[in-house]
Amino acid sequence: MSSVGTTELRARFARRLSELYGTEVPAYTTLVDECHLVNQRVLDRDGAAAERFGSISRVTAERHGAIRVGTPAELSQVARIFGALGMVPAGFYDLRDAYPQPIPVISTAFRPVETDELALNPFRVFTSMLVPQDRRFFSPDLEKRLLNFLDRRRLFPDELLGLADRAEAFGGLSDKDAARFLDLAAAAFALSPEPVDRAWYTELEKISGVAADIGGVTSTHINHLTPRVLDIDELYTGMQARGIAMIDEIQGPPRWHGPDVLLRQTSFRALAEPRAFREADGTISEGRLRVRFGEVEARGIALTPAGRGLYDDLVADIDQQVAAGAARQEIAPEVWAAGLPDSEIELAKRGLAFFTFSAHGDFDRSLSLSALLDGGFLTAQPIVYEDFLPRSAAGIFASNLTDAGAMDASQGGAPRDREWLADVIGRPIRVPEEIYAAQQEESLLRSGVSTTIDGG
Ligand code: OOG
Ligand code: NI
Repeated sequence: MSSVGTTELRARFARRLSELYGTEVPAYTTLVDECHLVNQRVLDRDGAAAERFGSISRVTAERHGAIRVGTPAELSQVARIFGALGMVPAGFYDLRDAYPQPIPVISTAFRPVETDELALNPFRVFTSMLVPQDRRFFSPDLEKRLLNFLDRRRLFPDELLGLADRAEAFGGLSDKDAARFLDLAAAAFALSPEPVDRAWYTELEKISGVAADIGGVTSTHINHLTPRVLDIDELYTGMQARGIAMIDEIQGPPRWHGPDVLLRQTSFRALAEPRAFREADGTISEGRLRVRFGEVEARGIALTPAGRGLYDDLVADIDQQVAAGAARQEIAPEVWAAGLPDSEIELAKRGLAFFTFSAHGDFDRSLSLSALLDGGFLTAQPIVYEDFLPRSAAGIFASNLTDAGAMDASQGGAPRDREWLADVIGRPIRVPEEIYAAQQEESLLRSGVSTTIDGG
């Protein structure tokens, strides 16, 4: 008998992590406070329009976190724990060829996929896995020692995994088991007091700070927890006014007068935290590691593959102009205004973004989508982008590293893709665009409209 269902378990876990992270990283609390202030101001300013991409209660509770693991076996265990919370892997991101700085990981995100589950609690966790087999970063000798180290550690106790399996199989847990599950899960993602082997950590850090953070310690930890804000430009200025130095830019689309698309994110480096180190002679000394940070995000409309293609072209165009000496902040809004329709309805007509459509009154069901929208027979509600952007993700990783590390681009990488990852963790990995397309399709069916949309 389960008295705490999957959705409630997820909501409790998100709150629990938020409390934990607030006590461990005080600047996170400042960030959440500032988000609340900005969100309230936007609500007062924009009224109903402020809730176009989600109710204020959803946005206020919304968080994403990030963790990093070392092996497919560890990632499968993570999948069991998040499976207990109704979160499935969606999206595949290869950050090893990310511009401008490659990171030796591949990633997915665990999240709910059903619309009603997202509305109730959209908690998600960006999850990265090291690729020790990639010769551009790791020699055969280092790969072997890394795999040895990773094989010996246990990130999650059996009791936690057993409870996770029970929760997933039965759609929840009893009160007592739920409490135990949440204690064990939160502890597994907290920063461990276990001493860090100095020589090993330093050896990995020379190659990549991310490799050291993953393979240089015996545990994993949540490295940031990200609240959602309705006006990220205002938030950025607000945080600086509170004396918190943000990274140079907001990642993703620029600020412009048109609809919010995809995802805009920005971050700040957390303070170095005291950690115990084991020295070569076996003594323990106190040192500092800077492994956790703060991030905030604003979400907009999900783009169709055609819209995403256009988005990628605009980004490449901006990069080229910046390389030729233009200032990004000036050029980006111009490129955007010239390249992207500046209204939702135009995005819908051109099949560039995903919407749910609803029908009104009696109309000729064979009319084109444009005619139906213009005639007011169909209204379009944007589908919010629930996923991540690889380039922003790599930027977030990179902005929190002390140096670029060492990479030998002449060596071969190890091929990895979504199918490979799904195979080694033994679970399907959803394709975000297919989830959005199915939602859109279903809304058209419900409206009794026979039109098909380009771009999907
Ligand atoms: C993950 C960074 C990516 C995002 O929001 O794009 C990310 C990490 O640093 O482990 O969280
Ligand atoms: Ni993040």
